[in-house]
Amino acid sequence: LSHHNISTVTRKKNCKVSGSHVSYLENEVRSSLKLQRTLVQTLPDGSLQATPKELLYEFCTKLKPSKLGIMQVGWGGNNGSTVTAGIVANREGICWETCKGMEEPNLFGSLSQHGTLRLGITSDGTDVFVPFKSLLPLVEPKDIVLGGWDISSYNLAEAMDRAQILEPDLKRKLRPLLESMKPLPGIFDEEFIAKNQLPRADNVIQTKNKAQQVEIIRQDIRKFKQQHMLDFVVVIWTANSERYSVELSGVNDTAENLLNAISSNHKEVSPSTLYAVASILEGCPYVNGSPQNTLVPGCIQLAEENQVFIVGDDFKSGQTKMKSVLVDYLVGSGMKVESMVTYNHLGNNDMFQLTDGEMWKPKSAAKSRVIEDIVGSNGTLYKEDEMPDHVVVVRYVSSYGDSKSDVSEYVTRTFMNCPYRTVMYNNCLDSALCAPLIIDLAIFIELFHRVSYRTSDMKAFAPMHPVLSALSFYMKIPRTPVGEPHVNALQRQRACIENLFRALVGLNGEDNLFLETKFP
Ligand code: NAI
Ligand code: DG6
Repeated sequence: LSHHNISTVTRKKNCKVSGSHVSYLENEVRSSLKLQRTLVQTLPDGSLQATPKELLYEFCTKLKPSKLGIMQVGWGGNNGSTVTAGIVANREGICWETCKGMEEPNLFGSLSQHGTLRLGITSDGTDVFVPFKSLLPLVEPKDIVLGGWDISSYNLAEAMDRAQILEPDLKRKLRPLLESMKPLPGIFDEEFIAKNQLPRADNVIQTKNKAQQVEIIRQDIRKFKQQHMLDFVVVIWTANSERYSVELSGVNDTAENLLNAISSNHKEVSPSTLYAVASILEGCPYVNGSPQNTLVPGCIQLAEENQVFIVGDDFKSGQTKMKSVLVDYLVGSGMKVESMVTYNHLGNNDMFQLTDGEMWKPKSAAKSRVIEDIVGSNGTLYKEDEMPDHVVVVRYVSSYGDSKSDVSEYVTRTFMNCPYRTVMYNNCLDSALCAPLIIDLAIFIELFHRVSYRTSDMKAFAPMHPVLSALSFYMKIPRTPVGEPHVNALQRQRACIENLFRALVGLNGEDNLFLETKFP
């Protein structure tokens, strides 16, 4: 494929920015940048006034990646075992035979490994794109140490078999490498998981005392760190969706109340919140990959007080991702989406448990909210509080296993109210969509942990806000610090990561203007 001076993708390992506002020291890169934000005020006559404000930011990014460990809660599940198989197959260069021939391992679907961003332009007008990891050093996936917990005792080789995802020849080659990986016993509370999961719960922490459970998880994290001589551990919830815990004042509304509620074994403290609290107290970032309200206000406050990153909620992997692209295109082009009727069906264990009891509510809410910011951004099409008819249907079909089919119909009004109907069908293995997100989350969190900043008002450098909204790209209901709006539109979310990378090496945000040729 020839790019005819339109773009070149270079895989050069390192690339450095030059200029007086960037300096590469032995261990860190320092940059300073004037960032502009536009403050909007409503004037007494009702008109809007927009005032650009400039703020000087200085960034300092440590260059040496940490020795990184990922501990997955639900390590023996479909996602957990697929992440593990993928990392080990890539690390060992394991190829496998299929009916079509030999396949090689890769990490497609991962922004940190296969995403590129536009660096700039050459003097002859060629756009130059580089991988994210050539701007700033990132942990290599082959160097990540994996561990975690599961309420099921299957080792990772057995778990990979149970998931029915990978090809037989690949599984055969991976088996000896995965057999010795055994999940630690998990926190099990029948109150929060569907009854149909009981038969698999044969690897559970024996005490029902929540304070002791937290202590055991904290010890597990410490041992894992010591055993593998890790500098940094990210804990990622990829266990089954729980029911919502009830948010009660005096129980989970503040950090202090939450810790007291754990000590008094309060029934509304969920297992996932216990893992999150343990991680935070150990200084380990916590990602909530499911839709439940693990990150109750008290847990967020605890993360803020301890300056530990949290990311939530619910991985955005398939149909939801597509919605946050398609609706953005339609509404962004001035068309009015009237209805979205979306179905998906699959037959994996998580879907099985979603069919049982209360578990479906959080997932349904997460899958339904994903276009609010896009619709809300266009008051010429939608009245305040008006939303498209949005129906989300999900069904369990056992024979589909992890293969997820997703069918959606969008009805949009375009010019002179003419209907514009879009019907879409996608099929992919659920875990193949999700595994690269889990790897990226850990790798980017490790990078952001190395970043500090200072504005002109600040004396000392400080870390980023603990509620790590920069990774909203990966989540269905992104958590943001107070005062920051939620962004669901996928390209805006990606631009946030891209422009943050650019800022850290002193490059302005990408504006796609090409002013130099438009106004020569
Ligand atoms: P899975 O059912 O195959 O695996 C979950 C694992 O968690 C199971 O092995 C189970 O034994 C374990 N588990 C349950 N409760 C636990 C606890 N309290 N402590 C330790 N282990 C526990 O599910 P799968 O497909 O791997 O999905 C994992 C999670 O990721 C689900 O909550 C799902 O909703 C979420 N998710 C998945 C997406 C995808 O595309 N695969 C996208 C968005 C979210
Ligand atoms: C039920 O939909 C099963 C889940 O694991 C989903 O596959 C997951 O939440 C992904 O959802 P989506 O909407 O991004 O495809």
